[in-house]
Amino acid sequence: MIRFTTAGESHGPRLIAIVEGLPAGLALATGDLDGDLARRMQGYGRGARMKIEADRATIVSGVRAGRTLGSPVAITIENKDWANWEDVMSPAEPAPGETPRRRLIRPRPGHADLAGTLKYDRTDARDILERASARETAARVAAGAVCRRLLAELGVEIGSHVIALGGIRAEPPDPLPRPLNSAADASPVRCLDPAAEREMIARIDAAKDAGDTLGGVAEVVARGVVVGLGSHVSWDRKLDGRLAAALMSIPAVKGVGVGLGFAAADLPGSRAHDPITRAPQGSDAAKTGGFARTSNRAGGLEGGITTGEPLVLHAAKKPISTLMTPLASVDLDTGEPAQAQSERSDVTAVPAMGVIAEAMVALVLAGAYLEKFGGDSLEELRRNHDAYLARLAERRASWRGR
Ligand code: EPS
Repeated sequence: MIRFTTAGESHGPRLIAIVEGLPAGLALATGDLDGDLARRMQGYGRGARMKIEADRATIVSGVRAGRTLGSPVAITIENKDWANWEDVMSPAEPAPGETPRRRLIRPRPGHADLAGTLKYDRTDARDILERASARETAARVAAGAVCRRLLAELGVEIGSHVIALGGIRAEPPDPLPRPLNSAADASPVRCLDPAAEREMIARIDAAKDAGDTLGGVAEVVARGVVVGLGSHVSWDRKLDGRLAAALMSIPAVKGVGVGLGFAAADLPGSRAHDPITRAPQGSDAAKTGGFARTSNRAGGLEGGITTGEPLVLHAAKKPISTLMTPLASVDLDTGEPAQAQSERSDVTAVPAMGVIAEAMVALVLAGAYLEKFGGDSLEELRRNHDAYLARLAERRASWRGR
């Protein structure tokens, strides 16, 4: 099992991620994490904050001489902006008579500001927004990158691309390029359809001019996943449910789809499922048990269990709730009608959301692998994994008329 948690406020000194349950013996270096951290910072439509930050991971525990120890891996990421917020975010009691700076008292519709302020009985919504900020996702990406390293040892590759932004739908190439991320990262909006990319950029520019924000949809694809992760036997072991919860927990994500997702509801069964065939002779079908599908509408999951086909997941993000042309709100101090407060923010962060979604998928998948195969060391995990593949091959070899 993998457990992970994060800590840190958006303008506090640093973010922290702790990943627990990794096997010993996995090669891990900060360089494995920094690439994903840099990818998360990219994307046309991000605001001034991303010019201040330069996210880098520091591994502070769980790794010695380049290999994991099996103990919790703790990672920190500096907030460079802390230097500008030290007094506002200091944990120390303010001096008598000192008035708090940068209070947020006109809550933004769509943000956690109002509900969080009431729930935690605060008088300054900054006490809420600092943690609700999507800055926290940098820590998730670092944790996810650790799991991605583990999954790479088992031949799993996770990528993502943007399939919709601001109402513009992309028509991505079929098949998708491989490796997916090399192609997607070359686009300023991580979109594989050049015509849609141009329109998305124009729409971001228009939204910026109007003081507005945009949402969109990212598709995550995980290749090389073995058949048999997750289980049909109990609701909380179904891997589609666990992946959906992980993706839904990303700030501003309002919808998750697996394979055809919502579209499956409109189709007859004959066009919603994936006919089963035998994989062609000589093909590498080790991870599907020798079977193949003529389509992958299920997105690599049936009955809450992986099929060995690529996992295909969609995450839909609502527009960012900080508007430079604000919506109506109410002043927390006076109760008078007011315009919501405008904070520095992004016009869109959909390209980054795809990278965060990859991290969440990596965390869930790494947990699912360890659940099925166990292993306190990487070698033990690999042995258990390879023994399962050998059993799948044995079943295939027993087919008549092969
Ligand atoms: C965010 C607001 C902005 C974003 C931030 C998320 O931060 P700031 O208020 O400092 O301008 O840039 O995202 C990040 C800092 C990040 O690293 O992704 C929000 O309110 O959610």
